[in-house]
Amino acid sequence: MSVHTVVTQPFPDQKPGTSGLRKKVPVFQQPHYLENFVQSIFDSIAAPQGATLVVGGDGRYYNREAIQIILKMAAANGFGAVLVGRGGILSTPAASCVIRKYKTLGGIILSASHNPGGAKEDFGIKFNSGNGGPATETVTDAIFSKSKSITTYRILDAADVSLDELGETTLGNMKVKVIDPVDDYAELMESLFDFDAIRSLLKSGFRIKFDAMHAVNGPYAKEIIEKRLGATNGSVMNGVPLEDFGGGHPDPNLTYAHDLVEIMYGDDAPDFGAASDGDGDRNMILGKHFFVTPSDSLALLAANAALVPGYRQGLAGIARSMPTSAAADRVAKALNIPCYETPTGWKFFGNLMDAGKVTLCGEESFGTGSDHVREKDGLWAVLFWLNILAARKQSVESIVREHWAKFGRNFYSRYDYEGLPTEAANGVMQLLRDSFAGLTGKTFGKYTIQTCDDFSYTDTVDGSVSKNQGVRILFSDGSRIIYRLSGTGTEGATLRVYLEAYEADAAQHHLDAQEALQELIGIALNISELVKRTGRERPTVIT
Ligand code: VG1
Ligand code: CO
Repeated sequence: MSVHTVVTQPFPDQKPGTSGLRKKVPVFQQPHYLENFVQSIFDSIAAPQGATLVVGGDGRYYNREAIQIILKMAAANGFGAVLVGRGGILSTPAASCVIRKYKTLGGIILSASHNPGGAKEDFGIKFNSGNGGPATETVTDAIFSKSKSITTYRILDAADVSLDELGETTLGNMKVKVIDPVDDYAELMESLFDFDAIRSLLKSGFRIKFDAMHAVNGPYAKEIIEKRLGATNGSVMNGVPLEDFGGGHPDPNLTYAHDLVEIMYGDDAPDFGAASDGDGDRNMILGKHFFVTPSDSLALLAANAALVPGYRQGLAGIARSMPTSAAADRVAKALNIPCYETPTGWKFFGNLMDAGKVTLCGEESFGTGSDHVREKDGLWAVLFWLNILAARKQSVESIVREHWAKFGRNFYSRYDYEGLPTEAANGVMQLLRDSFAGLTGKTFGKYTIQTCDDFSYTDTVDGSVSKNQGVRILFSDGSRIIYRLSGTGTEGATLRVYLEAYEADAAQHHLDAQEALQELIGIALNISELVKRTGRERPTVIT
């Protein structure tokens, strides 16, 4: 076995977005493409000789091949050991858990999250630091800049390592430790939640359905929900992970998790339904014939945290991404704790959690989590809900309605326009930025624009500044319209429009969100000239 130094040339497009580098599989399969990015990571993090790395992914197409390349490159770059999940599997939150538990240097996570998988679909790679969270912008900028000047990478010339049995092997001078992907994570969940209470709830006839969407959380959910908590067999559906997620879009929302939605809105609906995404970090929560918006879910978890053993001692603070509704802000106010507003993407929460400033965080995009790891965590959110349901012995719907009655309701919706020509999407954003002065003070029906800006965030922990994080149109009654370009799409540009209207009056809380937001949607389309500029009458997805 010998180390090869391979001569290569930079690819110009390896800029890691909010969740690492995401491209189509054939792009990653080009000679040297993955290798260049991995070497750029290794060169940027300057790992001490003999350091330990965690590697795992969501099992999508190209996961196994990519892991073999990473292992051989890690061995050639002086790592002492790599912990890898059996079969190359680790959900994103489980990878975060393992990185932290074994105090490793960090980890490489392979996933394109909720994007489809398969030979022609999406793949992704990102580096997480020793705190278990996505690398900060300083590190991802360094990786990008290395990738632009790379001339060689190092790889061990060796046979593939078997990843299907637990135990230790060697690759050159490096140890490869194949670990159970579920064990450490399941143990962490047991330390946070009242498993006895949830067990009795499930024994009492409370029925649940968890849709793993043929993605990574299947084995996690089966072990924790069916085996350890005793839910009836079949409570976990689509529980076998597949390389192409069964041809579906492993995105837990009302559009893509349609199997589950049909069951939860059907005649014999269970009491609780949930789904998670490709890499297990997102979650959708449903009651019988009832959908909980992710923004409301975050607020609810915060308001009920005292019922959960792991959070009984109180919350240090809450953080939400800027486009997420302000429902959590109201709870923070009532609890007399701070609420932080950060740019989209989990990496911004990490600094706040490391500094002990926040305990819970969440995003409108079906992401919720806490300081138990440094990623959002789909199954954790499900267990948090089950713990609350076990303690309160009420239906999901009645818990949410009581919450609205107490705090008011933040009507919320997101419109996604996927696969737009980049110029059209940029044109909409530019038009809005150019219109700030003219829009300020303008009245449309019952709505008056108070201010407009392009969200900029100063990290209170390290002082770093992130600019151009989304255009905000803020109305005098607290309603908001936000426009943002996605950083995770792999085809053309995706424009997201986020709509929020606050309603204190309980007599209006029964309204459907689309109904309540109708006027605001009209304003959003009007001031952005979206239909004219993109040629799209309708969004691709509404959540
Ligand atoms: C989307 C979501 C964002 C989330 C990101 C990663 O990003 O809007 O809230 O953090 O995906 O989620 P964007 O830039 O496309 O809007 V996942 O489940 O990839 O880890
Ligand atoms: Co994800």
